[in-house]
Parts: sequence; structure tokens; C-alpha cells
Amino acid sequence: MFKITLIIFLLINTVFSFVFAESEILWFDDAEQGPGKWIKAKTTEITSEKKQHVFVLMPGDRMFSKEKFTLDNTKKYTLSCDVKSLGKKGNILLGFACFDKKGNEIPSAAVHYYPGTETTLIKTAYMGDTEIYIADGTKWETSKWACVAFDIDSSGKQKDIPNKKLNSLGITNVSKVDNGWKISLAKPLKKDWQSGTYVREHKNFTNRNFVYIQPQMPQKWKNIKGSCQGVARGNPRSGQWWPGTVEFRIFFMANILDGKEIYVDNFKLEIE
Ligand SMILES: [Ca+2]
Repeated sequence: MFKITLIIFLLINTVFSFVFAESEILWFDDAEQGPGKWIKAKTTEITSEKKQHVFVLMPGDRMFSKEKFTLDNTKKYTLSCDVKSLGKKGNILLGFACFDKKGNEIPSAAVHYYPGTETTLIKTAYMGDTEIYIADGTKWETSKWACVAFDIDSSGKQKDIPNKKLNSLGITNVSKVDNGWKISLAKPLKKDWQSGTYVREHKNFTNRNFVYIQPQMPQKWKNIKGSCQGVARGNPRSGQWWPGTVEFRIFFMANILDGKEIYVDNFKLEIE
């Protein structure tokens, strides 16, 4: 009888812990302790609000946690903070800077791409060239934020992503030529690429792996929150980690359009 009771108890316990996964605070920072946990941050004292210390950002400012966290793919990460803006214009972005297995930050253009643009070079491209020739340019687009990723995974499984074999940003023209397509580049190539090399069109898209974007500046204190779970396959998706992420830092920035300060405080990273 005791055994059965014990088994039932264990079963119920297992079901409950599965349904109600407990979240744990992995990291917390209140500006009362100063900016010591951040690479780039400033704090200020707001005397009107019970002598509360907060982080303060002006146009162009951004904050990175000094701590680099090792990503556990099986966990869900939820990031939150409190924000208040003295101005009305701009937006707020909260998320993660992602680092690869070598510890280098993954650039946006290494993971974002135009689907269906996989093709090959039909002519060898040389260092200094501002044009490349490809077999199929039907889905290629001109953009100052676009670039070419070289030596991509030819299997179509995007195993090369994050791909850092990129030319400088800027594709100025895409035109059909006799035996393929000509792609004009804003800046010259930095190295040679053999004819037959597999290429894809990439783009510089979101600045970092954001979990929350506040389209307007909150005029009163507001708690903002977003989560990330699992690594995206192919193009990054909202709420998932950029492909290739092994470690990350907490990241916060505000696009401040009217030059007024923004206050932020009580950063919290939870896992479950
Ligand atoms: Ca505070």
C-alpha cells in the first residue's frame, strides 16, 4: 500500500513539475549598485523618485552585460526590465548579443538572408572586382543593406549559417546578362572566389537578437519582457536564438529621436 502511495505521489509530482516548470532568476541588476555589471552603461539618481538610481541612455547609447552566458538549448530564457522615457519619439529594443563557438559576436548579416537566392558563381571573381556573375539572380534584390555570402552549404540545409564569408554591404544593381546574372557591388571584393563557388544573398537586418521591441517610448515606468527558446533553423525567427549561438550577453538600446533621456532599471533574466 505504501509503495503504491509513493508511486502515485511521485507521478503527481512529475506531472506537476512538468506542467508548472519553475522559473529561476539567473541574473538581476538594479542600478542602485552602479553600472559595474555592464560594458557600456551610466547611472543617474532621480531625486524626484525617492532617490532611486537608474541607468540613463542618450541617443546612440547601448548597454551590454559584462557577463557572457552559456546558452542551454533546453531552457526558455525570459528577459525583462523597467523603462521610462522623458521624450516621446523613438523605440526601445531589448534582447541578446549572440556569440559563436569561437566567442566572436555573430553579425546580423551572417544569419539573415533572402530565401531562394542560393546559386553559383559562373566566373571567377577577383579581389578588387565590383561585379560578380551568378547562374540565377531571379530572387536577388538591390539594397544598401544586402551583401553576398560566399562558400555556402551546397546541400540547401544552410549549415554554413552563421556565414561570415561576406563582402561589404551594398548591392547596387541586379541585371540579366547572356548566360546568367550580373550583380553590382557597392564596394570592391576583398578576396578572390573561384568560378563554381556557391553563394547566397544575405542582409543586415535586426541589429541584435531582440526579444522585445517597444514601438513607442513609454512616458511612465513600464515593465517590458520577452522570451527566447530554441535555435532558429534558416532565417532567424522571433523568440528563437540566432543560428550558431553558443553564448550571449544581455543587450539594451533605444533609438531616441528627440534627444531626451531614457531611464531603465531592474534587468532580470529568468530561465525555466
Ligand atoms: Ca533602482
